[in-house]
Amino acid sequence: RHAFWETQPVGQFADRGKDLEEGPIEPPQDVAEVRQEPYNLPKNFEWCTCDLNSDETAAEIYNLLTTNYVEDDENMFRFKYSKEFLRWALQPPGYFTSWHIGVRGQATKKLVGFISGVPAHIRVRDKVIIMAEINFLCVHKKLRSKRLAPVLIKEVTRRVHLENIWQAVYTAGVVLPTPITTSRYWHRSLNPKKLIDVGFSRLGARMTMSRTIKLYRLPETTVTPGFRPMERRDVAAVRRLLHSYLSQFVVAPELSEKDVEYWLLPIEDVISSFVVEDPESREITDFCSFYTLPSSILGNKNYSDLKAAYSYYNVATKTPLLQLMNDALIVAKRNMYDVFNALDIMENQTFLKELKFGPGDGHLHYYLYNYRLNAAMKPETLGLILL
Ligand code: YNC
Ligand code: MG
Repeated sequence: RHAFWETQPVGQFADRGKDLEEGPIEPPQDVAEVRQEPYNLPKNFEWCTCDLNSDETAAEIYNLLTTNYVEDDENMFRFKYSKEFLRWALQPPGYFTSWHIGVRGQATKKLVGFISGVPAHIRVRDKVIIMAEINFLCVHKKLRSKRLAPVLIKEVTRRVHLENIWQAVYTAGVVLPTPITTSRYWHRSLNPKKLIDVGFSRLGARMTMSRTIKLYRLPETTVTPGFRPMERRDVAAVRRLLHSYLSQFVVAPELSEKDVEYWLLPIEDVISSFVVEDPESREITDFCSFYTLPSSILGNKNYSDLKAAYSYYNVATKTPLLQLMNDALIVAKRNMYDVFNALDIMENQTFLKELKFGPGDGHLHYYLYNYRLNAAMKPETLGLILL
């Protein structure tokens, strides 16, 4: 059934229910023994390493993804990661340019395929493992179903191995052998009229447009005293909050101060982060964040883009999580986002319904490469967001 995935060191469907030991499926090799040559591509294609510092290359990746990356099941929307977002996602501390891999037409040099990885410290139960986070796998629409994807995956694996890294984590909308957990996106309308006009959502039964608008109305200003954008001086406090919060989850990132600075300091239209600074003690007691990922609206006369916020990491110690997330909704609304999305992982299930999120269709499956877990996790035991 899975000609490629059955050959890979991943949890196999056939092994489900067997009580196999948790941990690496294959032992690490000697780096000197890793294949030195790139895998063979079909005739007329060639590998390239993509330098995102080049505006031209960043634009090529942006264009490939904007026209060929992930769509919803009904092909109404397609992710439209911005160039600045791609740089943020792909150049964290310690990144490897060699893991930003393109496929070009030999004659035209046109970029027709891409896959990427970035290094990350991921904790699985009590073990911290350096992994590759694999993302942005994309093959041009005209080259689909030609088994190019397995070649891209094998090539990124080879280049990860060359850095002496032997595990990876990735998410996909499709079911592969074998998810460690399956989560669902929930959506909170901020601009219900537009969402209904473009077919993102539908008017509920016995609902009028004006009642719907009223239902999703939000205050102009945040309610929590001391709620403000995160600044560089907050990095140490945010790292402490995150570290202690994420320790409760089975799988979560281990973030250094450098990582927190990189992944959480605000970048306009990329990542938005807020802290609550206690007005009396000046202590940072809570933290919330979301990233900006618009989608192209395919074939609508009136609108071309959907502006979406995606819940990232949130930690509430003093402010109730529900109130903190409501403040996040308020700032997203004020900044003209159309919708606020969140997965049902971490503690998100405690606020989704109450804050008027509705379940989406389609699932997001989480996977580990070369690491076995002996049972699937519940989404609320997962503490990791991939972009
Ligand atoms: C997918 N999303 O099952 P079998 S997510 C992994 N992730 O293999 P072909 C996928 N595998 O079943 P196409 C996959 N989608 O025969 C398909 N596959 O064993 C498997 N879409 O290859 C599939 N981006 O080239 C099958 O298929 C084989 O031409 C078929 O290409 C697939 O980034 C794709 O959704 C996804 O651009 C490139 O459809 C194409 O259809 C496309 O004939 C739109 O491939 C965009 C899209 C995927 C987003 C993502 C995470 C990717 C993870 C890859 C796995 C990483 C493993 C770890 C590596 C490092 C290891 C270390 C250490
Ligand atoms: Mg193909």
